[in-house]
Amino acid sequence: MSSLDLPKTLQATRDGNIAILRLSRPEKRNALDDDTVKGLRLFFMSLDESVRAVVLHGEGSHFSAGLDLGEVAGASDLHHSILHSQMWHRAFHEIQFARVPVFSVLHGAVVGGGLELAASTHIRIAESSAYYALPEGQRGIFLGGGGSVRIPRLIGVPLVQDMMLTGRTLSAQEGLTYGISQYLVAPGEGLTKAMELARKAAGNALMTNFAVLHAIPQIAESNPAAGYFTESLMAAIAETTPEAQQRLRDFLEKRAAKITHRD
Ligand code: 1HE
Repeated sequence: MSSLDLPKTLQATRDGNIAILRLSRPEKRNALDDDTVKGLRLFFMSLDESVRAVVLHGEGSHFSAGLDLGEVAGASDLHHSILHSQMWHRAFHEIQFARVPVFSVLHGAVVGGGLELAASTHIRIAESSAYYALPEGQRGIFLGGGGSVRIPRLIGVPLVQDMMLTGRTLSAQEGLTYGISQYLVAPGEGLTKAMELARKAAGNALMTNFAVLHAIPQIAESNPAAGYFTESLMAAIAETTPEAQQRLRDFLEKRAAKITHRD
């Protein structure tokens, strides 16, 4: 990972089989300039085989202020602007379709392109300081990082329209209720929680995690008949792997942990 030529706005470290990436431009509230977006793509394209999960978080008091508005101030070339948005798409595509699950820690402002970035990760852990906004309307621009595809799938078209038309912001608690984050934790606890969850996911069978990341979203968007068929293929692929067979034997021969619940 360290050999990657990342911009200084991205800091990559490792903890065992978890790769940790920090947005590191706190003086600009982790606003995403072109070098950072390209760096995100490079990082997720180049994940080492030994990495089993990624944790993404932000330095300073905000996760991300979204698009660095300086990158589009003065835009007048239509073709260039389309390509600029597509550059974001490619980067966030690498995250959504990463080989391993991506956990994001959200705190402070998670706005515009910052929310688009968060929406491309799989598990979002919000600290109670997090708030969400889509201020594109106020700036005279539009979503450009895949947010119009991903964010309505999390919270629905009406709420996205409300946020964009009226400037409505959502609190961390509302984000949890409406489906932006799966977890809500106290200030400063997000990274620890994300690491704990990432370690759990990293301990799953590789093929199951692959299916969770790649088959479930496909199936959810398919017609049910195609979905059932794809599911049957994926189930057969997963259960016939040597890793699955070993894990099944471990359970049947009382070597595996039981499933318990604790509030
Ligand atoms: C920036 C940006 C930015 C901060 N681009 N420079 N995003 C927005 O519309 C959000 C705009 N930002 C804010 O509303 C606020 O900065 C925050 C609420 C996030 C943080 O407030 P605060 O008081 O902690 O910081 P600040 O003093 O406003 O900002 C610190 C510096 O960061 C300051 O620069 P400085 O040179 O005066 O120190 C700000 O100008 C700079 N800064 N945010 C550029 N976004 C793919 S399409 C996606 C479309 C969008 O993302 S639209 C949403 C854009």
